[in-house]
Amino acid sequence: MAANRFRKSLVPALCLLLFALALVSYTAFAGAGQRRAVATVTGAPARQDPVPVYTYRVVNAYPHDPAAFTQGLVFENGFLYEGTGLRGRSSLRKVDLETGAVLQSYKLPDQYFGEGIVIWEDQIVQLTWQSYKGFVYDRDSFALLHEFNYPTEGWGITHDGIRLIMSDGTATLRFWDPDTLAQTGQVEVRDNGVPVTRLNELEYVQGQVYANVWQTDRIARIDPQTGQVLGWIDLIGLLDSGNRKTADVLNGIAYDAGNDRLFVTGKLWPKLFEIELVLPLAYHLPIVLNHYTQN
Ligand SMILES: [Ca+2]
Repeated sequence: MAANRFRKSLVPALCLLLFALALVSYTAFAGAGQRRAVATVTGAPARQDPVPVYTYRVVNAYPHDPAAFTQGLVFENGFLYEGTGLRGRSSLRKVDLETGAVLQSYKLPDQYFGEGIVIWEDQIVQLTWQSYKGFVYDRDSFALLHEFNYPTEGWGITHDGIRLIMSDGTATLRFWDPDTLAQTGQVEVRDNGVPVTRLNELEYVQGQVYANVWQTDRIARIDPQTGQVLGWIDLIGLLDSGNRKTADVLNGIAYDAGNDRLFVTGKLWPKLFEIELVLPLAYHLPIVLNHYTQN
């Protein structure tokens, strides 16, 4: 009986120990993730109050034109719209999600390097990289309606329902009047006070701006009012190593607001993914622990 009682008393102690070990290991894992974020994006020393780093779950994988150097991606009315880059290969496309088939396309003049696109009402705006020139098309026919100029490089563009929001390769997001295409404001994007440069393709998702950070597997989740980074999405491993050999970097975020679907792809990627974001256990455990200590 004494031995039984001893064994019984060991069970909760062992459970507690395992739980504590799990907590420590996950906390260490999360900390490592945060340090990677800092080193990759800014090279700055470790921060005191890191933001959450989300991982992902693949919901669906679809074909994507491996010759498309993706620079802009939008989902609208059941279709993907894509802007591609490289001089001589830049285009605007309407793409079937399920098959990846290009349903409609417009080729830019060879001297332009196409960048981000945004759909505003019945028009599509497309940026170019270093030509300080943008193009406005009819959304349905892709007919070129007019050109316009802006004073920075052009990288990504999206909208929040009121303003167009664009990136220029720095840590600055610029707000444009969607009708005049003139700048009306700007905000610097910072993660714990450190500027996050190389903001690339953008997508407005439920009040936040998602931004690919060029040459990383990371997407920053940004508060557009303050520029503060609220979280990171780490998409490392999304494209398998075999396909990665012939592909370029992650770039391209589209959100289907009607069905709450998030799509991502990359430059010359043969696949486009629908993903769900996953918050690692490390960020849940303190909440769980707090719940049980309070009750
Ligand atoms: Ca986008």
